[in-house]
Amino acid sequence: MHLLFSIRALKGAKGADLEISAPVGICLTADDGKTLGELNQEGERVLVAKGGTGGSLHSEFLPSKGQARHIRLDLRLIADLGLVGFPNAGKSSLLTALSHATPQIASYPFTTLRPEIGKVMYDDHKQVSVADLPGLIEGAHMNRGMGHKFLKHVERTKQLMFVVDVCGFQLATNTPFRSAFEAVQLLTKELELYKEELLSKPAILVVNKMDLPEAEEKLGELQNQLENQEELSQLLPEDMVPKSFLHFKHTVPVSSLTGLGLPHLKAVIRESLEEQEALESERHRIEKLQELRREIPVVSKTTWGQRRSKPLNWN
Ligand SMILES: Nc1nc2c(ncn2[C@@H]2O[C@H](COP(=O)(O)OP(=O)(O)O)[C@@H](O)[C@H]2O)c(=O)[nH]1
Ligand SMILES: [Mg+2]
Repeated sequence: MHLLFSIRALKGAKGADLEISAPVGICLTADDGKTLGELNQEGERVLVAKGGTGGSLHSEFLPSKGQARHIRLDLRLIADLGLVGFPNAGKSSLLTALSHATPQIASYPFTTLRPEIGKVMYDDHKQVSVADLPGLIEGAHMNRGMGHKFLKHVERTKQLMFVVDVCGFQLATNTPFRSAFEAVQLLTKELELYKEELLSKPAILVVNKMDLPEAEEKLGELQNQLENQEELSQLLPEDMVPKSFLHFKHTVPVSSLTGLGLPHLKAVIRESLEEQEALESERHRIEKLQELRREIPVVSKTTWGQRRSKPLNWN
């Protein structure tokens, strides 16, 4: 009796958990590169390091040390749509025109250094979040320009919204001119080289600057090229051509400057997201049904037959 009492006295109180708050959208990686978990919703928790076991009768009252590890926290934005485009395509202008965000706009590349999220509001109070990300440049997958810093945010968006200048663009005097069609292929290639799965996200193509002279003609040309992209891309340098082509669910011409096409774009965004939601909930429903079927034991016909062949006892 006395011994038991002293053991109880030796057992100290349990140590408190050390909990560190982190913003939603954090991805946790251990120093060996293993993903420990993600915090995607308010209130979610991830166990990063286990505490040691205290001293007990089994361990001869020698406590073991808890886990110690270096971890990396990566913040990835969660938005419904992520804007993907080269600098100067008009991404920030588009976000300003669509939402109440106030990103920096200027006619020189790399005005957007930090991602910015804008909310697109609908008359029935539905909101859609759009992330304006620093412009991609060729070679971003190799960490050129804003590189990975930018691309990691696209991982978390539900859909992609490509923005191209209908008249094409030239990043600098010493870099080649790229047509809108080439821009689409180059953007696709950059995403593919970074993470191929990104291209499985639904994508909308916004053709901006439709107020410029000859825009209509150029838009027609681009639409034609996109319809025949497999054949036409053979004429492009090999390093510009992605392995698989993106087939945009919608191609919407707009002018962020004059507002042309923006109400239609807003409607398209909503339609596209709702379609995806419906598809996902249907997929979820089917998965649940299959799970249930697996759980319910299947009674084979013979078993039924054998049971039925026995005389029923009504007493
Ligand atoms: N003519 C015209 N210029 C535009 C339009 N949208 C953006 N711009 C101009 O293009 C330049 C780059 O715009 P910005 O929104 O900063 O592009 P970002 O680098 O893609 O974010 C700015 O000078 C804008 O005023 C448009 O629809 N028409
Ligand atoms: Mg910008």
